[in-house]
Amino acid sequence: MRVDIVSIFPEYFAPLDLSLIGKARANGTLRLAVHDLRSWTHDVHRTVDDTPYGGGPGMVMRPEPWGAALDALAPAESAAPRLLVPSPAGVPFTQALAYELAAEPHLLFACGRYEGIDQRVLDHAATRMPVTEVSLGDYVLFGGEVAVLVILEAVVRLLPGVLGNAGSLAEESHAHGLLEAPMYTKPATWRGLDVPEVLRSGDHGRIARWRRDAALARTARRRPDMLAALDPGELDKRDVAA
Ligand code: 6GU
Repeated sequence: MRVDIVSIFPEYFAPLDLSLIGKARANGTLRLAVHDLRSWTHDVHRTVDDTPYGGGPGMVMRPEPWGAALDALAPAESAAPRLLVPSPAGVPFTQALAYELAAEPHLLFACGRYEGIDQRVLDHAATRMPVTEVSLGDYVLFGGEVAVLVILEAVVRLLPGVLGNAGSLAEESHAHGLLEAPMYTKPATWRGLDVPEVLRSGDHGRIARWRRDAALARTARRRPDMLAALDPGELDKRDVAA
């Protein structure tokens, strides 16, 4: 997968050299480049923002540098990338969207700061490529940089060969519309707290049942919205009434 990121703070992306994302870059699974939006400015102050039309607080990112950046990174003559614009006004980022993005050959992230990017940049881009404004949740960040780190982490771990044990993908929270059951490792007793006996029983049927019940109970308590949205086909008759 190819990924381009445009930001006025390229230094934010230093962690992408680390850990499993760094490894995916080193072995060619991920071809990632970070670009400084200011390299597409032409004035001495390298201006990227201005006051909003219609008034109001804050600043809006001017369209010219963004237009030049997108022209350079998504030229009309090559296959169009999917443009992702982090914004608290976007569609929710979910595991389902992470799977969708993991199947794309080329993602282009446009990180806005301040009150966002002039809307015409996105409207113009949409005539050439798919554009998705995406939000991490119902709160406001300074800008899109941290959101891109989050989105990339969720997407890159889904790329073939990145996770050593692909079974982790099948088991994890959100894989079946439920939160994951709690996990334990050695020692069996720690500070007077025992690992649940069933997990040490070796009885795989009982263990699977215990984990399923624990996942249902945890989801009911913490995420009743997820339980309500569960496809009834995902429930079986041995699931305890939550
Ligand atoms: Cl993706 N960007 C910004 N700036 N704020 C957010 C967000 C994204 N998601 C939640 N809040």
